[in-house]
Amino acid sequence: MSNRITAARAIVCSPGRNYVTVVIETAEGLAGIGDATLNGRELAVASYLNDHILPLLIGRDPSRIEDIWQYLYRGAYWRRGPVTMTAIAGVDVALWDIKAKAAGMPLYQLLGGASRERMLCYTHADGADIDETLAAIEEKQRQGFAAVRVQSGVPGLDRIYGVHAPGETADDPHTAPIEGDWDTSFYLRHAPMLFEVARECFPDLHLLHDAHHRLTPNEAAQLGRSLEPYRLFWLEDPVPAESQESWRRVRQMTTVPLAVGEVFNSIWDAQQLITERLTDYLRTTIVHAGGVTHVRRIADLCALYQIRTGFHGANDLSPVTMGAALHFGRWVPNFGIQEYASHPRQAAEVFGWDWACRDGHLHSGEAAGHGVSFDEAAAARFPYQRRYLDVNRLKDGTLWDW
Ligand code: KDG
Ligand code: MG
Repeated sequence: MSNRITAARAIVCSPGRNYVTVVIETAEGLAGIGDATLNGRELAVASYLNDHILPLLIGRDPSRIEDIWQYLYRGAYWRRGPVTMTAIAGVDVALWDIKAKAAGMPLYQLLGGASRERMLCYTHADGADIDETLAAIEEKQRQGFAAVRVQSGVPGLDRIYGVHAPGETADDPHTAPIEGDWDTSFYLRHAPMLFEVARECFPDLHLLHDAHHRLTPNEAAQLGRSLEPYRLFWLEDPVPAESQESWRRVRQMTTVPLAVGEVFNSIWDAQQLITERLTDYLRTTIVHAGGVTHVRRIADLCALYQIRTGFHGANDLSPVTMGAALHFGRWVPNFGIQEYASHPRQAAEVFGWDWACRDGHLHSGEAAGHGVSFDEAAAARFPYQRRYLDVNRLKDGTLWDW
């Protein structure tokens, strides 16, 4: 008789920040681990898993990853959406982990073998003003990073995306959304000044920037043009992408390389952006878009249009997602870059991983599976904490894109 799934559960823990982890066990004694973390909405995914889909897996053959994926996607009738696709991703990655462990291979071998030995990554540098930001970039360069995402406070704005308030870290729990403020004209004036100085001080670094969905297509085109002399690696999320065709305007008006997709959860969110070549990099990653099974389809479509991967890798994606992403990155022919932000210190008490960041690159491990383990007893010491992402308002109080 073929192998069977004997147990499946989703566990929420908070070692410095909340993570949802899927554990699937088999009759042959293997355990697969998946990440199903959706920042600020963790319990919704945990309930989707524990109350709705994990009970359906018991008794199924874990090797039938594609069939289980189709069963959970098509079979739900209600397709797509971040909660559904994150839950499916948690199951999918756990099943790939099991398959690779059963084969005694690192996951990248199952996907088709290595296309490269290491993955270029970028990390974050931010500061309240330009001087502080330059110091932060210098520190990252000293640590060996070759690519840095640069965000700076904007004169006239109290609190904006990507810039920590004094004394605060990215992992401080927020029991209600913090409200940032926003003024597009202040930002459009400040951003070129920041990058002019940053490029002068760091001629050889890859510089990236995240506009976090806040502009109209015309404003994004203005920003892109103003940044062209500073040779950005990419400008991320200049406009929201619910309307994919709105990216045409940005694309027609500037040659600055573009990146989009961290909030996407299916190939349909990106289809037009890809087939019309409206972006250069796609950031949709494994945990939020149905796992390895679905993101492989997205990456293959991108390859046809010379679009490269640039997976989301903020630290609200657990070490499991990073492990899976690095095996994927090791294989995928059209790899571009991988975002990297280190996890909270306590995460290492719950997760064990064999991937590593050194010399400005990420390295996948060689253990069978995706190489990330999960200690359930340790996780129990870090119970869930309610926590929210920020929101953003214009000066007059209007709620704005975040
Ligand atoms: O959960 C959302 C964050 O991961 C996101 O805001 C971070 O924009 C982000 C980035 O580029 O890492
Ligand atoms: Mg982003």
